[in-house]
Amino acid sequence: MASKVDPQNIRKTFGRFRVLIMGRANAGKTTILQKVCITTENPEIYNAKGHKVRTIFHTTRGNHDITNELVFKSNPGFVFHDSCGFEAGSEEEFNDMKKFISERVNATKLEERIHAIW
Ligand SMILES: Nc1nc2c(ncn2[C@@H]2O[C@H](COP(=O)(O)OP(=O)(O)OP(=O)(O)O)[C@@H](O)[C@H]2O)c(=O)[nH]1
Ligand SMILES: [Mg+2]
Repeated sequence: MASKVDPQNIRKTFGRFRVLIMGRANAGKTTILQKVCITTENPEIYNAKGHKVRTIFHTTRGNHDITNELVFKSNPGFVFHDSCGFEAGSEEEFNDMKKFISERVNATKLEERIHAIW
């Protein structure tokens, strides 16, 4: 980005703030996102085309398509992406992650771009 964005105006500039969270399975990723959003609800999940996928439950594993968007109803200003559990040792998942990051850090559409990786 060429010019600095005033933090006060960041929402107007970006619309939604997009965060990729990465960590081992069961590390507490979902929990920490709930804390950030000050909620106990489960996020709604949308696929890359914007279609609602399904609601995950706290104990449900496997929602690890990195392109899925996780949004808490009470906090629509954040969009989260959840990485896979890399300890599964899947080279495919690791490559999906690298592909996703390289596409999204350079996305020309600002609203598709990843703003932070955690
Ligand atoms: N003691 C303790 N338990 C935690 C903490 N954060 C999360 N947990 C618990 O750890 C378990 C896993 O938390 P999740 O938030 O579902 O972890 P996750 O990384 O989203 O897991 P996956 O989506 O399955 O990869 C849950 O039973 C949480 O209640 C923490 O800071 N301390
Ligand atoms: Mg989770």
